[in-house]
Amino acid sequence: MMKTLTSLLAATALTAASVVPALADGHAQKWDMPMAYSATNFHSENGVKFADCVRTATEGGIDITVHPSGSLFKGADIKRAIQTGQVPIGERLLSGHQNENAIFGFDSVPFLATSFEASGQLFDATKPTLERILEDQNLKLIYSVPWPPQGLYFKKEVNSVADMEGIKFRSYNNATARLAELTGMLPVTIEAAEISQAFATGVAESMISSGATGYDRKVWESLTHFYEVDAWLPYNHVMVNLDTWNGLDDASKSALMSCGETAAADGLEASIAYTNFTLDGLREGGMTVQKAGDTLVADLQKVGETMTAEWLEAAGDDGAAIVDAFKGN
Ligand code: PCA
Repeated sequence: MMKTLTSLLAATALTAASVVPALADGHAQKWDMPMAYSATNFHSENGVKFADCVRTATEGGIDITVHPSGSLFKGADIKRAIQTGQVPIGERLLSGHQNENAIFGFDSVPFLATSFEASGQLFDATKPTLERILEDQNLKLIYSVPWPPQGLYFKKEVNSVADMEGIKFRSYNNATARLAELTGMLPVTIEAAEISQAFATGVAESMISSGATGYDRKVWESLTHFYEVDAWLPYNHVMVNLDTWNGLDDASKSALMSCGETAAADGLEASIAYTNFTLDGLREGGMTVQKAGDTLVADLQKVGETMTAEWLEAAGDDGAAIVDAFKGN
């Protein structure tokens, strides 16, 4: 009771002290922020912390409410919702939109960047180009956070690509669907929020993802094996509608950007920490978690070469410049 009263008083004091209008028109704004992954996932928890940071930094001028688990918009619809102003802000895995621009798939080229460090360098090399493409689509990039390295989930032992023939494979972006095709599997696109059910009903029986997503969705209830492949580390990006952004005063813009900087750093740290924590969680759930065997790795590397060539072809001069800048590191 005492604690509630104290925080109530503190909250009132904070509101009363808010004399600086956070926005050009002087009105506080309530922003809904759709996110696609479960509330307990580190991206979602980080999004809530980001919202708190922005609320404090704008003295309540921008009040963001996070909607996790695809509850407001499904992952696939979030980018369009922000672009068209249905929501002012949201988080999306941009590699799901590679058909709009190959650059969006910079983070899903197999074996190009396979560690947190390398993927950070690849992101830095891509960021200016990415920001330009997003601005052309009426989007302002606020912060980006990588998922842990991607590995393969199955419900049987798999030692080679030949063992993958005919398996129903859950995909989450263009690269994962292409990987399925090139390995003789059958791709089916399923949102992370829906995978527990997809595996339970047999709609899918395999996927490539992080230990984090398998852990979040308790996939040990249906699957048995996780092979560490470290194929790539895809990014989630928090973006604001550019018209909304342009209507903000400078103080609000810098509050969003500095909270974004904090969120990028905190999110990266959480992703790193979540990697082993969730692999242990899969083991505790009863799954066999191990590095992919030599034959499987060699087979996947061949698939990776094909996909890298395809991506470079699609991404043209921008893609080549990004890879050169990244490799120059
Ligand atoms: N989890 C997300 C994207 C990458 C990841 O690790 C998913 O499986 O949908």
